[in-house]
Amino acid sequence: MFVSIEGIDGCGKTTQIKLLAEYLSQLGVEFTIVREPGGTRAGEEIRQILLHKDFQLCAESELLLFMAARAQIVREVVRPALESGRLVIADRFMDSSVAYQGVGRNLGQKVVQFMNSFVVGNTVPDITLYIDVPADVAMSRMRKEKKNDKIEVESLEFFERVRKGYERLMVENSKRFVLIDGRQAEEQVHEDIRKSLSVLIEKRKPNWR
Ligand code: Z5A
Repeated sequence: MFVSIEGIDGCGKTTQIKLLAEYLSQLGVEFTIVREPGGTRAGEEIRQILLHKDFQLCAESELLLFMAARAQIVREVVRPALESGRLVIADRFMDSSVAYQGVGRNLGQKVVQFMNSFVVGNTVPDITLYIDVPADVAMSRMRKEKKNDKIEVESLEFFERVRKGYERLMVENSKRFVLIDGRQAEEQVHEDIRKSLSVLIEKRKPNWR
């Protein structure tokens, strides 16, 4: 089973993945967590270029680098883990590129989706948990943490555009997307995530080694 977790910066993905990992460990489920961009040797180098080095990348280069990192992690980590029966949890995946580069950077949804299909093939999440928070809430959380990654210094309007991109994806992929209200307390968000995954987890439990 392949689960991706999506949302704007500061929506609480990292916090929730930690809680989910603890829960899955208690259940004895074998899982692999991947983070985009990164998660492979090449991917971690690409992450440095994208988030920490001042290369003044144009939007097109940024998109191509996210895609390159994704192509690596799909082949080096995600597919082998899924083939061995593990649950894979992705902290961001293909929908991030549509929302951030396609909509946020105005490169266009179609071109990004075309590239995604070339890069991931059939390796598409079974379920995408979209943690939704308004951009101002997310930004005030980030400010508290004093995070200053390149993309995180973007404006409130940029993140609202990205959020609109996710909303559009949710409508277009209503079977795959599950909306989680990220404004709630951490424990309640975790509870909602557990509920959303419970049926899938129960169904596949006997297959997990
Ligand atoms: N990006 C892209 O543009 N295109 C792509 O294709 C891909 C990515 C794959 C990755 O950065 C960047 O790459 C990202 C999108 C872009 N933008 N930037 N920069 P990253 O991996 O460094 O960061 P992130 O994925 O955006 O996540 P984050 O910054 O670590 O935030 P988060 O994981 O969503 O949130 P968190 O760390 O769990 O929580 C943030 C704070 O809020 C923290 O202090 C928590 O304690 C607090 N928090 C969490 N939950 C709650 C609740 N429920 N209530 C109150 N406070 C909370």
